[in-house]
Amino acid sequence: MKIALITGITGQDGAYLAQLLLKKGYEVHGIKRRSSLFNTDRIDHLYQDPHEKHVRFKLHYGDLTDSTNLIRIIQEVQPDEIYNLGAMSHVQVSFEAPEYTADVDGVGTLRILEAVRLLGLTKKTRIYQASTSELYGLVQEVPQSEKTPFYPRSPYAVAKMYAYWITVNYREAYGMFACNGILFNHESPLRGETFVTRKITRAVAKLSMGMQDMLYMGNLDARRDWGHAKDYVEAMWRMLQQEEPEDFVIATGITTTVREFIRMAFAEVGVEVEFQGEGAEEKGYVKHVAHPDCSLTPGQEVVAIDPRYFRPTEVDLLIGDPAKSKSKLGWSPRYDLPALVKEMVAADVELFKREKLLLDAGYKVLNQFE
Ligand code: NDP
Ligand code: GDR
Repeated sequence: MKIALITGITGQDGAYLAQLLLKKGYEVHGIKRRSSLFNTDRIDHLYQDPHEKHVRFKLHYGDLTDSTNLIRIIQEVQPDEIYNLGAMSHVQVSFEAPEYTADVDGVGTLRILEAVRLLGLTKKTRIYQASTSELYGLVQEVPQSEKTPFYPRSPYAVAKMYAYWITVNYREAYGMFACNGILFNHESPLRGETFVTRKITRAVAKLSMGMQDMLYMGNLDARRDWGHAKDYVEAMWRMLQQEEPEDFVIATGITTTVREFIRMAFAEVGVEVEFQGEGAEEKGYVKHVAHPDCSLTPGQEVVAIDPRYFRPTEVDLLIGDPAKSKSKLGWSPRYDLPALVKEMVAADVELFKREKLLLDAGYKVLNQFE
């Protein structure tokens, strides 16, 4: 039985990857951070009582800023594969916490590589590093491939650039099986609530049920190559099954603006939205409502710009070239953007239906400490 260790197992990708590896028969270990509230929502369905026999899913407390802890866990687990998904992954937040971001996302990767080297596991343990399309930053060429030069535009991207190169360096210096997956944006119903797609699908669900008044947004012109996280974790696994370690771009090859994503999400609840005005004055209005039970009315303003959400330096256009992953990994996405948007909106509508039911029945109060 193969053994995998996942950092960032409580995140979106960690949850999908853990599920995939368990299905493939792996023993899966994950590193989770100590938190004052439960932070395992996304993986609770995978939990196995440690008192049972043959437990294949185990969690360890740890942190990417803590070398000795990482060394101890890796020594204990003796993994065949490490997936380093742990990161401070929010680009805008990285401008607020640049030093912490560098420590976790940059040096954290070095700590994993160094632990494997110090423990004499360089021949046994294969490493996947969660690299990112944010490395491309300021547009140099499109579509972006494994050969496109990097120009990072945020403390997050700069930290991930260190992680990218230190992974390449350990591969070349010590013959380690270490790969960078340069993944373009990927989303799902498990996506963190403050990333743009999930922020939109949550807001669309709540607006349509009368639980929110307005969706405040930043740059609507940004273009992203959005895929589904379920497809992307499959690509991570395939990278580590290759004969030789290499870096791969994982993307759909299609780019869409944030504005268009908003339109598509509203269309899922039968609402047509049109945009008027420019820059910070741009607004989104309801043009047409198809369902009588929707709380929105034609003419209603539903999207407004809040400059708070603009970034000091922006990445305007991402569009990936997945040719290499298609030919070498045999990978291509099963979800397209309309299917992704449909799944995300449907999941959030379900979520807020339940929340509304509890609120209306008096079982949930907004501030339990009042
Ligand atoms: P999430 O933000 O959903 O998950 C991040 C995970 O990292 C969480 O489990 C989080 O723990 C953990 N983490 C944060 N800080 C630390 C730390 N100091 N020590 C240990 N663990 C930590 O990200 P995604 O699942 O979306 O992304 C996974 C990885 O892929 C990240 O490295 C991200 O940067 C990268 N990536 C993501 C893309 C995307 O579109 N999703 C695209 C390209 C790259 P907790 O739950 O406690 O916060
Ligand atoms: P990104 O994702 O920065 O690409 O990083 P995010 O969803 O945060 O932003 C995408 C684009 O939307 C614009 N935008 C807004 N973004 C947020 N979060 N909130 C808003 O209100 C808003 N309005 C407009 C942004 O400016 C940006 O252009 C994600 C993360 O998962 C990284 O960890 C990962 O490496 C990259 O994707 C690939």
